[in-house]
Amino acid sequence: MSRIYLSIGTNLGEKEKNIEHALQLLSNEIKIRKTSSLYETEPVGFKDQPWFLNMVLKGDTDLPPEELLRFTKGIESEMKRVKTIINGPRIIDVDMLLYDDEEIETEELTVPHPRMLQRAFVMIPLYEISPELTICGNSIKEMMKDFKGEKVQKHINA
Ligand code: PH2
Ligand code: MG
Ligand code: MG
Repeated sequence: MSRIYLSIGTNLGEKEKNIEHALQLLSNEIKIRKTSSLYETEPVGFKDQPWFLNMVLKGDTDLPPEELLRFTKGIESEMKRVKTIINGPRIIDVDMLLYDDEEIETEELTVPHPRMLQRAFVMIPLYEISPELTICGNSIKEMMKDFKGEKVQKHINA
């Protein structure tokens, strides 16, 4: 079993339902150990689009990294994600943040996720569920001390 962290985001359609659906599909290959709160987050990159709903999960899986990537991409297609512009609106995005303590760099996959450390929509939910985590030997607690990122706020469930 390997310990993994995934980031999930959506900014089209019924966002809460999209996240629920993704979690349900992910649970076919991942034992989900912990999920963060849902966060409403300001778009990073391409600004002129709706705010996102984001969350992070901690899980365990027997899939090796490349197969986990194929599995998450399969879920994105199953949920009818349509590729438009880079960083543009999407019904679902599932990104691999961490896979054990592995550092992976292939054509398809970079782990830890190369942009995660700058993104409040990743780091704030990640810190919520795993405040003792270390990433490449650096403690997340230290990183969060003077962390500045885009606007995020906890989503209040209706
Ligand atoms: N995903 C992106 C680009 N920008 N911004 C927010 N707030 N949330 C995201 O999930 C997100 C983003 C590329 O995957
Ligand atoms: Mg992404
Ligand atoms: Mg992605």
